[in-house]
Amino acid sequence: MSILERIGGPVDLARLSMEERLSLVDEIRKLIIDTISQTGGHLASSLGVVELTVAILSVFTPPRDKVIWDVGHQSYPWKLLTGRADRFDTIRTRGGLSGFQKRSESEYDAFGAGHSSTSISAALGYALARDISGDDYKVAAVIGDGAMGGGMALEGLNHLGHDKTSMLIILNDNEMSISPNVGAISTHLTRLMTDPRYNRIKQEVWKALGRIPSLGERMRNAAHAVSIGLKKALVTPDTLFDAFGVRYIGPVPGNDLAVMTGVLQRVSEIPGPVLLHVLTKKGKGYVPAEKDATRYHGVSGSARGSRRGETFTEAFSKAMVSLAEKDDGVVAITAAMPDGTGLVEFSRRFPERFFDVGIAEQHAVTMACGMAFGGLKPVVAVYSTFMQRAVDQVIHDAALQKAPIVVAMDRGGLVGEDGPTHHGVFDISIFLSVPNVRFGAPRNCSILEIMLERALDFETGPTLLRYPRGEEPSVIFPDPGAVEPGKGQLLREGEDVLLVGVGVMASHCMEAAELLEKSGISAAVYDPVWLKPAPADELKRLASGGKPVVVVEEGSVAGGFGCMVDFILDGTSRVLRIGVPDDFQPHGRRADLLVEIGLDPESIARRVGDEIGS
Ligand SMILES: Cc1ncc(C[n+]2csc(CCOP(=O)(O)OP(=O)(O)O)c2C)c(N)n1
Repeated sequence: MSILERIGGPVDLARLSMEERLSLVDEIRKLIIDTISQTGGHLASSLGVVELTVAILSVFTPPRDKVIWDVGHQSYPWKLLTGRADRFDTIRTRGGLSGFQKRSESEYDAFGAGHSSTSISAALGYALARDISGDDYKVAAVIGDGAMGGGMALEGLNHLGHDKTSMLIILNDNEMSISPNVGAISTHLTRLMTDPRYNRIKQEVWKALGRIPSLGERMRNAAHAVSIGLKKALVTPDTLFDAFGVRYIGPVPGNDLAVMTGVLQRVSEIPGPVLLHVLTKKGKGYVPAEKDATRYHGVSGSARGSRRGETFTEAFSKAMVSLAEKDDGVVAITAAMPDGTGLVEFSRRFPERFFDVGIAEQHAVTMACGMAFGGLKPVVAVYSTFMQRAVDQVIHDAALQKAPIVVAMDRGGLVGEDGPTHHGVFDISIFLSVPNVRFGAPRNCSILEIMLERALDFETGPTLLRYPRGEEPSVIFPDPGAVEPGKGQLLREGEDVLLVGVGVMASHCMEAAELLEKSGISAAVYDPVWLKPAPADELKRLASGGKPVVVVEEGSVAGGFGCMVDFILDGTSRVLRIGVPDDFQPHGRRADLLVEIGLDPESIARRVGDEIGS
């Protein structure tokens, strides 16, 4: 029986010797590598925090104590040690474990996440609730160096330093976001890591602590030794965190289990707000991931099917380079996602016109507005789900002032295995309600390229383009022609019903129309291309005579394009809205999820047949 198999929950850890814990660390790493290479998932981040997780669970007592993992993508070891090892092979599959922290999954997951930089605020909330209710549990937030640069983390820090309640921030510094971390905070952390004055703590603690072969008496001695080291270490020059009113301690070698456990034990007893700076190696224990942590941040897994066509991200990537070649006003902005959004090639070719702002979507959009008013043509490339962070920036900074920026929203629609935190299903509903916004949904790669070029020429107002994860549909479409706002494209003639397919759903509508034809229903298929301004005149003409209209969108049915069409047709035709139900969708394969909610061609045809054909 492996050591991991003997761990039903954190209490079982207490019985283990340090040697056994070290073996446990190896077992956890092996299991994560073996499993994630099959299922896909966030590999490198989780591998980096195995010792840190064991140390936390040796010192804190959850679920009474609250430990909050920022983003949660690095919490696979946490899942393994908090009673979920037997289900670990189900991770990110439909009905299986989530790839993030999730309150409904386990009482040990104190706060769910998937978007970054929320942990300090959530932890402070717990700490204040504890204080007000007279309780005395411990609270810790574990946050990465990338997430630390996010606006919310700094807002939380600002309040914590003012409030001064007891809470620990464990800053897990691996010098990486998904790509190498950027920004002044990152530079500050590097200085703390290399400055001999701070480094002294490492030396002192190391010397005092030595190697601890087992727990018990020797651990207590070690804790005392650490305390001596810490006392000296506390007399350190000011750090950014001290300036915020949060006591800085570090840096600590986070992949050394004995040191990490000893330091954590001591630090967890210090009253007031404390930040422990922990250095870890992203991808630790798996050489390819250690060498290329960006590539192994998230992996697809061998279970994934083979590729067919070009992805929307690739098309965007190519188009950005060719547009920047033609126009030196074109600049690209990413919020810590150059790889995922397809901007790596742009950043190589035009480094002076490329801006990675860190995990700061709000700043990215508002900065783009300033750039646009300054005469540049900014393109913010961002995932739809993370664009939720910057809604007010689109409304207040871009739309109200008619700033000519372009926002390229990748991963619009269901993303699959990352689940509800990452599905990009709210963008249509959110942004269609904002005046002055242009909103386009290309159905394939060639239209994306044309729309992007067109978007850069608009002189006023923000243009948002939204496209899905993965490859373009295999359906062959007629030449798109011009893609002017207010004009769509009739893709197929038909007498009985008008199917309006938003973005890639145009291809599902084409397939559904084929199926309907077999049952004697003649369906026209129309792609609006631009959802805002909506092609109102064309829609009215195509639906004239009271022809029933079915709007199909991979976005929330509540307030989506279907509602817009209903509003435009104003009761002259029956409008059936097929979209993502007004509920959070689970994780699983995108294709399976689409079938579950009735957005595959067969389900669309069946529903149209049932409701319109009869
Ligand atoms: C608001 C938001 N934007 C972007 C992301 C995508 N994302 C997931 S993890 C990550 C990097 C986080 O870096 P860090 O906090 O240092 O953690 P590490 O993975 O290095 O452990 C990013 C950018 C996100 N989760 N949330």
